[in-house]
Amino acid sequence: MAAGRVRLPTPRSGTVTIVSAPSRDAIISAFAARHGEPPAAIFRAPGRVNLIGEHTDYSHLPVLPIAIERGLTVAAAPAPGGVVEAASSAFAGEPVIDRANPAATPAIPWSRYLTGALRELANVAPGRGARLLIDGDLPAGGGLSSSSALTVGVIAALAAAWDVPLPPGEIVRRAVVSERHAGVESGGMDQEVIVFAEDGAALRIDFDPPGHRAVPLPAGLAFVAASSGEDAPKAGAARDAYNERVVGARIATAMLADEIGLEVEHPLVLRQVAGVDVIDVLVDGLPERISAAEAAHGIDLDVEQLVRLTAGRFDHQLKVPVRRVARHILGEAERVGRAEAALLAGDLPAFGRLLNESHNSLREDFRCSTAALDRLCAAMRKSGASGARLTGAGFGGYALAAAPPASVAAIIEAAVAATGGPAFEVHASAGLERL
Ligand code: NG1
Repeated sequence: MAAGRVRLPTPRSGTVTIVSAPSRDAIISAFAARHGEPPAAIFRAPGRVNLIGEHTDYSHLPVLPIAIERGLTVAAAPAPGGVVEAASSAFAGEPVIDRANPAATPAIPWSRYLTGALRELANVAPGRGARLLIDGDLPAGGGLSSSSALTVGVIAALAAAWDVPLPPGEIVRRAVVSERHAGVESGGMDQEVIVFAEDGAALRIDFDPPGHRAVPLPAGLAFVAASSGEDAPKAGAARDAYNERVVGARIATAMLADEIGLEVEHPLVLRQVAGVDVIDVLVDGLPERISAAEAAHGIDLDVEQLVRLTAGRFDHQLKVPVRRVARHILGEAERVGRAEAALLAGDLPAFGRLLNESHNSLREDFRCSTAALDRLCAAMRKSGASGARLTGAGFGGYALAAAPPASVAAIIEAAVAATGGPAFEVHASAGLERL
């Protein structure tokens, strides 16, 4: 398995193969059989599908995801000593992490997420240990947010097991930073929707000022999630490609602000220049690629503002994409507003067109699609989807189709024929729950 993603069993053929969600009783018995006592806390953290607003969150521009019925269940009990032991019926390896010095085990890729979570829980019941058991029905491989479901579920369950339950906003805040320790300088979309989603609604999330609101979904709109058959693990190439674009967006912000004569504050996010008049024209004047070192030198800026990452620093000298990244992000942010309005008006064709435009922009400008994702989206559109796009970070992983319910079976069949699947219907579901 490629590093960085929680590997859960994934049906690779057939049509709608929904693995049933692990019940509370099942995880209690599994925990008791393993540890001789029941867990003190059990949380269910859902996966998510982003409807639109891709690669906008780290520019503090809006997103519109849903939580889905598939997710991870995390059971925890306190234990003596300062060690956290984790096991899962669904993925390999049993990490044992010392809270005083949390270090990941390279041979157990998902231990990176536990380590990140424990670093962010350092001030919660320090010195106490725990046992964790994790189960679930959420396919990994990129796009459905298995890593964020894991970090959110672990943080919520450990804090509760240690009798220091955290408020929802605090779980989100700590989970966002936990995941950045694992290497990707991501925004906060996944953790926010995993915690705050509501049944039957999408969640419009804003980052500046921070806030979210439920957007009820109209009747007659169904969603299919379909795998491209390519994993997009957040390690190695996909992590580097993601971080390159984060740095590209920061460079674009700094150069645009310099051009306009606008004072920008740390962190450098495109949100700060998004509303400026004729921004599109200014974006067209940005360099195609430039290194952080060159850009910082040209505008007399401390290069650290461009390259600092939670997990370290980014190569100052590497040329990163700037113009196309900015064009995608600013255009995508506008599509989020239009998609929300289309949902509220029940205008499925307009919503579908926006999904298609989003995919085209991700393919042409942001360049995070793949041939398999393009083929998959085309197949789903041809078989009745009103719109289809890659969902999540891209570079492989999953795509989403929006469609009238009567077309769902044909879309699933076409998706499986295009890539081998899996493909399944997903429903907008509630966020984090204590079971
Ligand atoms: P995925 O790769 O689907 O988990 C990532 C980021 C999001 C967001 C999207 C792109 C993580 C945990 N999440 O999602 O914050 O930036 O890419 O829109 O890396």
